[in-house]
Amino acid sequence: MNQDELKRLVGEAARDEVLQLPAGAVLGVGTGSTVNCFIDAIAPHRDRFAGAVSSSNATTERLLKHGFQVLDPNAVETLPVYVDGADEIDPFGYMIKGGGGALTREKIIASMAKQFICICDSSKQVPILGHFALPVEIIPISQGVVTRELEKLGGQVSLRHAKNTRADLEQTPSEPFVTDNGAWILDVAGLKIVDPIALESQIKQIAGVITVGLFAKERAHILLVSNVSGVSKIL
Ligand code: ABF
Repeated sequence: MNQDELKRLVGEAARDEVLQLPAGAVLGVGTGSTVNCFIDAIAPHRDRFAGAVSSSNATTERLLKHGFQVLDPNAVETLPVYVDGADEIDPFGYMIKGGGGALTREKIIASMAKQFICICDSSKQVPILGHFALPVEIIPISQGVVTRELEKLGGQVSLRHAKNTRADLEQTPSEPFVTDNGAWILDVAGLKIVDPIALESQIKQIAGVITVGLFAKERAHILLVSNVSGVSKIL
């Protein structure tokens, strides 16, 4: 079973989870290729839901293509569930997210939801976060000062370029990658994140930082993880 099949499998498992919600629910929907499998899987059932709140322009486009109502987050107070992927997830449900560049809106929509369902294949499960470079979304003029502060924490910092998204890390960099919010992303390699809650708070306080891709406060409550034997639900 290849990785695409594992993503399809876990997207279908997340579909089965959200179909247990009462009819008329509004879904919080994340970003990335695994979430795309989830969107495709729930598409035939879109009339069961009052709509979706999206975490990125890419997800909005896919939802609209499937005929979903995409609602303004300001028109929704709470969400029963937020479904999203991760770049890494540890045994406590703490995650590194943002490889796809949507970390800010993902964290906002996740904060609105009663339950965060993380969907991934088993390659994302790690004992300790940090092998995947930690994304930090910043105001562009703060690149220098935030880089120096992150280096003090022991990280090797690089500015993400338009081609340096998850899918094309090897390609030659071009212009800085610009997020849906018109901001830049620093990727911080070499961190061994033994206390995600403390580090999330510490990095968030650096002037110029918009969002850090550590999801500790907004951790996953349910993990659906696929491997060659099927999908496990880890509470
Ligand atoms: C998204 O899920 C991002 O935060 C993270 O980078 C991505 C994982 O992407 P994929 O499912 O394509 O591996 O929420």
